[in-house]
Amino acid sequence: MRELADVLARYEAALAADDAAAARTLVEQLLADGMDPVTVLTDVVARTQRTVGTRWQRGEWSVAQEHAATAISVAATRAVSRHVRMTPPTRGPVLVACSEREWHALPAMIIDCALRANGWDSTLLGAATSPMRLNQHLQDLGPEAVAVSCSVLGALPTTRRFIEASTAAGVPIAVGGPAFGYDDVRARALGATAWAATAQGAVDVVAGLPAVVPPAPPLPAGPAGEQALLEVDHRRLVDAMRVRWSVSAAAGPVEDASPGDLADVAADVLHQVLHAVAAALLTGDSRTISETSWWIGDLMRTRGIDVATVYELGDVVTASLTEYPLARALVTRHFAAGIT
Ligand code: B12
Repeated sequence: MRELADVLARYEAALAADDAAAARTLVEQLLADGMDPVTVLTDVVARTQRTVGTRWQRGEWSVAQEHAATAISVAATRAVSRHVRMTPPTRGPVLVACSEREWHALPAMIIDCALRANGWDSTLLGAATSPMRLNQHLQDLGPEAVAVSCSVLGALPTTRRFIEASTAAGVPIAVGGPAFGYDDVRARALGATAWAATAQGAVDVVAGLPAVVPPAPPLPAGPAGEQALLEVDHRRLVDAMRVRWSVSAAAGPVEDASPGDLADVAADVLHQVLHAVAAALLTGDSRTISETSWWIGDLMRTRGIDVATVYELGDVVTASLTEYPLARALVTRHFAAGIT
């Protein structure tokens, strides 16, 4: 079997050259050589995708390059999926999905493959699945477990709706993905049955889930109520902050921007910062705010913009949240801490 460093270099070269056939052939060769499918997914495909994300974040790769690379990784993951589906399942049915507002489909595809490779009869519902569709599958399929992947903080509220739907039917639910951070704090706060950091972790926790679970307990009323109001007011708050923050104000209207332009990036920042506040209210984990201010700092610094604009953004957010005392206090306490 080839050394991993060599494999990674060849896979990255295929992505950089937009050569889907080379990436797929390499993955098929690794599987034919006997490499574990979960290792191919985590150590080659997922690992390279995160590098792609860092290049986009730092403005080194355009949005078009990122999209092309992702399309190749999706094709490579499909090749792994075809390979693992050649062996009949030996365990019960499971559902894998992303909740509404979550468009990062690839991590869920990877989890689906990893579970299928370990014998589960996995069904992938894909990105941005509505709770109604999940409910329908819960009833039609009677799964032993649900696995939900969540990459963006803005999809944590809809993931909570998945947790409510699944546990109301008695079905255990495992969650994971970057929006859950580095431990199980957010997962537990939202009422999930289990959390894991990796695809191999997903395989391990799904195997250990209880057969039946009670409905997830209600969330603390005060913060959850404020989060619900923030959601309704999201668009107005973003519009107000866009005028007040010097970076978005100078970048011009987002409607005229192309993907990756500063106006586009600044608009993303404003959405993400409010999502981070909403996620902190919902989960009680204020790290969502400091992690997001770190991310914004990196976006600004690598685009040559003074980091002082990130501190300024903290003030703009605080000033915009006058009607939201809990959210405002969280920003005052935790936003600046993430800026480096
Ligand atoms: C490709 C990509 C996209 C594509 C997705 C296409 C697709 N078909 O999937 C598109 C273009 C749609 C997209 C959109 C956006 N994206 Co994007 N995207 C990425 C990118 C580059 C790769 C994602 C990926 O495939 N990662 C590889 C996966 C496999 O790794 P992983 O997520 O860590 O998954 C592992 C574990 O977390 C775990 N796991 C995952 N799910 C589960 C589930 C369970 C149950 C368990 C147990 C474990 C588990 O196992 C996996 C394998 O080991 C990331 C960069 C990154 N760092 O990941 C950004 C990234 C996630 N995106 C980001 C952003 C900002 C966005 C947008 C807001 C930007 C925009 N305006 O377009 C939108 C938001 C869309 C939405 N609402 O969902 C940011 C998020 C930053 C933040 N602070 O939250 C990132 C981190 C990029 C960055 N560095 O800034 N994106």
